[in-house]
Amino acid sequence: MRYSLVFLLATALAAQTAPKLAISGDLPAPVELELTGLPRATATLLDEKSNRRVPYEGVPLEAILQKAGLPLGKDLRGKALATYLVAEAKDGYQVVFSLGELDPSLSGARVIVADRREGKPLSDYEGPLRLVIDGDKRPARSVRMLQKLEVVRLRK
Ligand SMILES: Nc1nc2c(c(=O)[nH]1)N[C@H]1C(S)=C(S)[C@@H](COP(=O)(O)O)O[C@H]1N2
Ligand SMILES: [Mo]
Repeated sequence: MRYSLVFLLATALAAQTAPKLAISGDLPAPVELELTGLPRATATLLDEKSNRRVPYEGVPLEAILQKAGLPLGKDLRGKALATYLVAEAKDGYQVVFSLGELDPSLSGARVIVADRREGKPLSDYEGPLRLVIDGDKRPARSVRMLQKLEVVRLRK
């Protein structure tokens, strides 16, 4: 009895510290990724209340897309460029990005899936995961409570 309680608590804690991102749609197979073990990067986001750029830390989105089997770098050409992603949040908020604009080898974009803000885990209001587009002049595309990326490839 006591052991199962400890197990439940440990599972709950692990679930809390390792948030998952679902990626589905036009890719080899739908995946649910944990960010642990992936490369890390930083990006800043404008806080409109203080008019200050706040540092976030997380995993470069291209590392996640690569792990999910999407074509990037030299493989991202031709019909594959007619691919877009819908970033979806827990509250239903959605933002669309083309795959081309997310590939640093094309656009130089630095987009991260952040799990930390100024060194601390994200609050429930914005986390556990938030999309941060480094250099965006307004935070409107920075999807809070990011849960899912839906991939749509228009030309097969
Ligand atoms: N999930 C979710 N993310 C969202 C929004 C939202 O309504 N839901 N609003 C966007 C808009 S329009 C802005 S300006 C910023 C505001 O971020 P902040 O509340 O952390 O300042 O979040 C963006 N991300
Ligand atoms: Mo906004």
